Amino acid sequence: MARILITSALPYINGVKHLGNLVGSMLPADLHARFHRSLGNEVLLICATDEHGTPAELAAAEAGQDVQSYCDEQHEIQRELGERFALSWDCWGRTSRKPTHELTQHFADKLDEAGLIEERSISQVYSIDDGRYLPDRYIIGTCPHCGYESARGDQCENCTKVLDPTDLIDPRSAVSGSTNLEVRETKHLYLKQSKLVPELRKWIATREGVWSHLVTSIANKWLDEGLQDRGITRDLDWGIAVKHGGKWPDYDDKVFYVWFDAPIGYIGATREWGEATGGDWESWWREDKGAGDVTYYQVMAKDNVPFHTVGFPVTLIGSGESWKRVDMIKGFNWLTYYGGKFSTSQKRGVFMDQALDLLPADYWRYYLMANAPEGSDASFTWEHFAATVNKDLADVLGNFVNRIMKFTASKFGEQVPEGGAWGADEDALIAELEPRMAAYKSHMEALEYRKALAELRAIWVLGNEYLTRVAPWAAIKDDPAKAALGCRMGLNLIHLFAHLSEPVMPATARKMHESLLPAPPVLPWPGSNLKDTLSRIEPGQPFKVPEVLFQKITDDQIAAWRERFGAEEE
Ligand code: B3M
Ligand code: ZN
Repeated sequence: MARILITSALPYINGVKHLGNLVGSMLPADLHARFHRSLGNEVLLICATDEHGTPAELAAAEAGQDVQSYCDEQHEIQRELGERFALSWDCWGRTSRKPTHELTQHFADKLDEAGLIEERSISQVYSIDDGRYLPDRYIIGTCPHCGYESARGDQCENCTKVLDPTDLIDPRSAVSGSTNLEVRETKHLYLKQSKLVPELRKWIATREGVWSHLVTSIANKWLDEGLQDRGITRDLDWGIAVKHGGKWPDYDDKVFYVWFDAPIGYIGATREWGEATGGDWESWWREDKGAGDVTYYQVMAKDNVPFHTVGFPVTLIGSGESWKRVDMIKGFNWLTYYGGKFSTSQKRGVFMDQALDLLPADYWRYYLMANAPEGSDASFTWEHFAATVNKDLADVLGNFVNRIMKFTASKFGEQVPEGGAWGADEDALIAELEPRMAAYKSHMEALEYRKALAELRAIWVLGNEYLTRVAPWAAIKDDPAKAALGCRMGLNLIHLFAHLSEPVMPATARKMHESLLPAPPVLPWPGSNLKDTLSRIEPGQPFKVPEVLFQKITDDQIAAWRERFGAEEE
């Protein structure tokens, strides 16, 4: 049994996530976790809300709430939505809880002991009208690299370059819009990342061929451009105190930078899991305490990649302790909405709560992963969504299940028919299924979701083609045994499809399974003897025809949704 640790980028606390956030992090991580559980592996799927930094403060201010109660509320809202999307987290933690606070301070101490932290006096933008410093997202301006006009002080959303507030052209305050700004000197702690470049390069080289080209190229670009030492503290009220245990006494008003503590939140949330369940969290994270056999996967959108290929590894390596580092990073491009940005600030696109108002989670889970922005950006449109649902889910899978179950029930009653001898048609079916199932499995293993789901769909199609070939509705008149075998095989295919589809569409898979047999908590991956698997549903056993699995999306619905959400091309 392999031990599989999976983390997805921790969603910011600043409100409900949109489908672009979901498809680039939490959803694929869930598919991967479910897949490994079905293989019988020991899986830990960790997620948490990322609650510090300017995103939290700004969103709380906009909501007119204090930051703590804002975070408390949003954490629960995001939990509920995650559960409704069937995200099977082993822990849904919070970076604002004690474990992440303590671990962050621990890492700062260790890095300091290793001589990697230095105090520097630097220039920071101060807003005279707001009476405060403007770190990170508190300041907006034009990106000096790409000219994007709404770049934020920490990173340009458009070109993904990491920025310093003082880099911005025509800067203004994000709180008040004020341009009455001045530059003041203030002290901050810097992490001397540049010292670890040789070690980083050595480690990244070992990941060549494991990480995708997207991920490796972002990592190397950062190093090639000359890794800058990084300020890891900020002038903010909300966050993890820099001053702790008498250390750094004049840092009363400063907290650690959110990108310093957020990845440590992966470890912190695992410790929350340990505290809640009695599980041994260190055996997942400390190579000297049993994590040597863990395979660790991280899932994220491309703008987060630098922080995971360079930033977080610097913290782990620099500590001098034997922390587990990531094995596989899966990075995603952007999902766009009609070719433009999904945007939380402009409320453009479809958000997780709205999506579930329209249709159950499995419609979205399938569509999003089948069209995941892997090789390049992918565009969401209502037309494409409807076409995919109607074709793949309603016509191919839903219709297969419905047609064979209804037909069998009407001719033989609601029990699996007996008779008929396995022949050439069944052998041919197996010969077609085997390579497709192997391909599906290997794409799932590699987190290649477009390819994986194309195979899954092709597997469903094979079921339809088998039924068309055997045509039990024609055979029933002259050769009832052949019809019985065809129907029985159809029911066995439904059972097989339930197991194979579970990581993608857990609720639908359970419905399919339960129409035939009670479903165990995890539907195991089918064994290698396909003939046995396809004989599992035995003559004489009862079954129940389920309701129609997928409703088709109508033109009226498309029109209404275009109207409600806007559908202007960008
Ligand atoms: N919250 C950024 C994001 O949601 C950030 C990820 C943290 S991962 C440790 O895109
Ligand atoms: Zn089963």
